[in-house]
Amino acid sequence: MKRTRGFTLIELAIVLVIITILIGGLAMPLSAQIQARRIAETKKILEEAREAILGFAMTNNGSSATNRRLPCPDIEGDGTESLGNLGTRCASSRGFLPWVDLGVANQDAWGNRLRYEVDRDLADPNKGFATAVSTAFPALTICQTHSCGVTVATDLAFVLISHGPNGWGALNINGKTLAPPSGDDEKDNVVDDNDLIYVSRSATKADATDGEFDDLLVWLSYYQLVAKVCPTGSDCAP
Ligand SMILES: [Ca+2]
Ligand SMILES: [Ca+2]
Ligand SMILES: [Ca+2]
Repeated sequence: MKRTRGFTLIELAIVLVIITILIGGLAMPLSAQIQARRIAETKKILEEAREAILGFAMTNNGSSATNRRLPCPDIEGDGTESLGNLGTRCASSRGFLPWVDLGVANQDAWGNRLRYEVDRDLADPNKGFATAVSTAFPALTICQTHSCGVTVATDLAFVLISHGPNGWGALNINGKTLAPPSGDDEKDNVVDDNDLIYVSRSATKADATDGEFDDLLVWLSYYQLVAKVCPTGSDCAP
């Protein structure tokens, strides 16, 4: 009569090694999948914020009933537009998205506020914009690197920034500012350097020329803004 043979220790060890490799193989893509999902979620949050800013512009007027204006940034962290002392001009052209006024998400997928810079005149209740093209074009610019050898977009009305997975330089929802970025390109998206330049490019690790980069940005040019908010037939078209 044939006796059923059990597994040898070597066979068991081989099975264990195979299982370990399989689990390892699954675990890595899983964390990458979570990160990819958060990036996609944040891109959606940024898009929704951009649409909400357009919605704000369509219903808020500037210097006259036929002018429109953009929302001012929030600088206190309460999610409302921060106006200047006279209650008119924006307190600052850079700060955070006024999510309360816009009725949108108050954070990116990593629990950080969205940074927001706007062309001050376009958000100024004493000015604003209409279809007539301004002669003083907004100077806000997106570059591919901090040295700005290649421009990605110019004449911008506003820029929205998520500091991405690393969150460096971000203000989180508890009011804490996270550690500053190490790379020059991410630094350009954090420091209030008055250069009106932001960097948008594909993500890189720390060993890249301009350091680690994972920021996510959306923007709208002045021309796109006017075309969307003041098309022919609207009351801010001539
Ligand atoms: Ca505020
Ligand atoms: Ca970042
Ligand atoms: Ca900058």
